[in-house]
Amino acid sequence: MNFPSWMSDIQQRTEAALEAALPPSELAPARLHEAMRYAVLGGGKRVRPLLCHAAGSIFGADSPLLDAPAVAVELIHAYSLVHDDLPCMDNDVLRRGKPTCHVEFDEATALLVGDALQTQAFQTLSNRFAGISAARQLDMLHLLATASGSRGMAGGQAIDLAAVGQQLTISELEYMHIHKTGALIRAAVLLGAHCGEATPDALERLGRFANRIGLLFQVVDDILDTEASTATLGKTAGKDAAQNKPTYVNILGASEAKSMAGKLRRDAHEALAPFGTSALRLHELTDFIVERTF
Ligand code: GRG
Repeated sequence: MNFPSWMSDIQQRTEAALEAALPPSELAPARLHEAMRYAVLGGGKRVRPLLCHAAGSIFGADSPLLDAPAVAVELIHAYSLVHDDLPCMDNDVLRRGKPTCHVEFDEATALLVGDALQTQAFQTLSNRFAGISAARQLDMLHLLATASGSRGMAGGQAIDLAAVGQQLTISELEYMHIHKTGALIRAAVLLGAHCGEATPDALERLGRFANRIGLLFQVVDDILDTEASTATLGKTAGKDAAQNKPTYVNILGASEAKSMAGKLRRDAHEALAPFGTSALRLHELTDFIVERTF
């Protein structure tokens, strides 16, 4: 199967699994459930579920086994976007080409949507699923919780908010993004690997790969923020400069940021080398992260 067909296949099965995991919009409290579905369904590239499936495939994990962790990580991501868009954070009105959750509904509902999506992620990942031992499942829950909390994504967001208007060095910027964006991307890869028989050595190597693509994702995001249009991105372009946020582009300049993306891309491919052709999908996703236009 070629990469576009594989990607579309995983995106479709993830959409179906997300749809099944979320409460129906008729169920009380209907407005909250409707808003949760609005924030999650029918949008987004599903990069984290794709990474989860691609990593699992290296170790022989079947797609049905990978659906639950793929859904869990995407629900955490969706919650982070809803909260990030709130007036008390980035204050944005456009996400995935439509009004942000608090604009379409209201602020209090959007806050609850984020809370409920986060707990839904852990509910989904803690459902009993055949093919994984309880001990392995506990490791996976621990991994996702650590990646999402104050030592991971939420901590990275706190550093991000504190950095507005500040001059950061490249290593400070890297520290922020390893947490804010990288931690969940790393969790997506490692959760996939946990669904198969990955050795500690393989997990360590995949962790290194994931750290590279986490930063790569962010460097590309910073470049797109300056070079792509709001219509293409489906979110407000040029926000980083408007909000006086430190980015790879404003610290390094566009040309050096692109060189850095090239180096991270090479390092990511290199980290996968020992997996041979079994890591084909991860190689392809690395290229997709660089070549994406939104
Ligand atoms: C509120 C706890 C909390 C955390 C928010 C991830 C995040 C932390 C904020 C999002 C802000 C942002 C633009 C981060 C840059 C990288 C990023 C995560 C972009 C959006 O992810 P994509 O491109 O989005 O995977 P889609 O819509 O395709 O899922």
